[in-house]
Amino acid sequence: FDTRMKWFKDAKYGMFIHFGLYSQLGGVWKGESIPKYAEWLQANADISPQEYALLAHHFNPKDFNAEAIVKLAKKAGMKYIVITTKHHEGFCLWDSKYTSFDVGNSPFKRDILKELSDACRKHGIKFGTYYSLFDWHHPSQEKNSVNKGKDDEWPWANNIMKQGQKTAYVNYMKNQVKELIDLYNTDLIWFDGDWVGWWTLEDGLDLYTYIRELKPNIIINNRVAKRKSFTKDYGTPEQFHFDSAVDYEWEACYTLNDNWGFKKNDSNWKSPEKVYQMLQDINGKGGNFLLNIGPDGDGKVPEKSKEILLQVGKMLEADNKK
Ligand code: JFZ
Repeated sequence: FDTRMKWFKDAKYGMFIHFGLYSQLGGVWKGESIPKYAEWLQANADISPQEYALLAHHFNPKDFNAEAIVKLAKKAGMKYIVITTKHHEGFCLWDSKYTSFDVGNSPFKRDILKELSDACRKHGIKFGTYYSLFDWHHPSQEKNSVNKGKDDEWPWANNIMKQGQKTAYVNYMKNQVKELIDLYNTDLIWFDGDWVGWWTLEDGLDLYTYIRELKPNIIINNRVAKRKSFTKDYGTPEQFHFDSAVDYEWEACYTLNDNWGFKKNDSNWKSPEKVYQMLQDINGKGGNFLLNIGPDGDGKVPEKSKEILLQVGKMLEADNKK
């Protein structure tokens, strides 16, 4: 048994946070409600990287309260937090040396990741960082216009790596991940986007090895590589179809409504009973449950999300007293 994985195995329940430029939009673009995932709005409204980048000038989540979020997670019974430090849009939630498309160049000058990682440590919560492998803003990539797929998302979901640009982009990712380790000592990296055609199993293994050398006890999800053929450190099934326990670590991720990023008109909230039952089910099969909240453009956590999490927390507390 790998002692490196112990805290993760014991954790069982964590908080996912989707937060980025899309949080300001809440699923609405130029007065129009855009269907599907709010954090995919750039793709679904087909917005050019240049136009989308203007949103950075309005990024000012003044109500973002790291201490309150960590306390909420703790009261909810959660043991770790994973926040989107760079989602597909490419905007970085920290002041990165390697891009100007980041919080350091927004009106909001605060170091959100420092605030959150400090609050996590203060309250004994592990701190994790989500990082998208593909990037709609980075000049090395572009949407796949040739590839007209089944829907509008497809050209963006399976974007193109421009000829001769891959090495530079991989170095960009390595530099940024090193920043996340050096500046915030991240405990876990949650990669996403392994499905793009230009990302190979070898690329994933190389990135994995690089990170483990930087920080040997870090935990990395299997979406760092082609997830179906990559078995370290833990699996991330979108829907958990396991009928019984499997012999590797895994984590199911779900969101409280139907979106990861904040969406104004999404009120399809799961009930506390439903969430509690999902947690029992997943944990019973040996998995962790990573449950998402999407703060709004001001950085506020939707009231309904808080309410559900706290209710579930009470149910868990009652169990502990039995
Ligand atoms: C990805 C992201 O595209 C999405 O915005 C969100 O961050 C989520 C947590 O991860 O979405 C996925 C990834 C994989 C599957 C479905 C949605 N899948 O394997 O079915």
